[in-house]
Amino acid sequence: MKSFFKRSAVIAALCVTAFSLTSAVHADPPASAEVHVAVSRQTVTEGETVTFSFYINSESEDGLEIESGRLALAYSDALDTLFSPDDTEITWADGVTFDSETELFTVSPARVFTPSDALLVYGLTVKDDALADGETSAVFTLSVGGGSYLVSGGEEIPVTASGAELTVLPAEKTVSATVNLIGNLLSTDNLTAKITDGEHEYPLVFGEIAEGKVTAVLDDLTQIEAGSYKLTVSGDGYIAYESGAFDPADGFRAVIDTLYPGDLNADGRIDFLDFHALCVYINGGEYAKTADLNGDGGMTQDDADCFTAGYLAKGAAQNE
Ligand SMILES: [Ca+2]
Ligand SMILES: [Ca+2]
Repeated sequence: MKSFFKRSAVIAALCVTAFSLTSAVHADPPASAEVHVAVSRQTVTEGETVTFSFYINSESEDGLEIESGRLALAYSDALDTLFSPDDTEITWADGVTFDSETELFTVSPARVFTPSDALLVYGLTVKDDALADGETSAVFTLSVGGGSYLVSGGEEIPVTASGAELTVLPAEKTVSATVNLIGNLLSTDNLTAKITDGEHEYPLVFGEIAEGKVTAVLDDLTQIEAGSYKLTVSGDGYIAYESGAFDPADGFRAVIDTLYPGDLNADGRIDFLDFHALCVYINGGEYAKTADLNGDGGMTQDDADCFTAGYLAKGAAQNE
């Protein structure tokens, strides 16, 4: 069994000085606002990067106009232990300036934030040796602490906040699939990666495609029911990959060179029947994911190129 613990929380004030701008035209700013924090992944392993994004909730669908403010970040004391300070990236929304001298941010010109506009994105990279020997996980929490406020319509609006929690795992405990892509895939919308023991099923989350490869990671390893699992990566129009059996508690990393595009009729082969089907689609058929091999939302010559890459990689041997 894994053991888990939480470290005590300490408050770190990012900013202290009160500040207000000349009042902008704004009808009835709310008495308080809420900042919610979203984490890009619930589980991260040593050496990987994760982001915490801060959003302003508003009672109005039209959002809330912000002129300035301060956010006091509250985080567990694991910050310095788990994360590499040199790799921390703080990205404010467009038009926002953070003054490290006064420790305030200003929004110039004042602008409206809706609950889907991130005010601040905090990028953290986990140290390669973040966990001590024998340590199986650590939980890190980031939220907005007391004393935070926003200025809207010339008024200071106190901020209440929800936080986001992140579980850090040793690198060797990752379940991930790195796919060396065959053909020029432009999105992973059409791909599925998951582990299953026949009874339970857990999806992996794809990252960005870069340099001809993409990695999918099991997002919350802590919730997996014990069992013997297989990893599969599949997609409409693709010959799927399936791994051998493994125990997720031990971690599992697959490097996949055999996710072949081009099997439109899903018979496990890539041949002229598939190519004929693809040509029919490209020449005016209704959109079908199975023919959109490169995942760009259309059916074009690019999909034929993708098919060719899959056919060549799979090889003529399949037909013998
Ligand atoms: Ca086929
Ligand atoms: Ca396409």
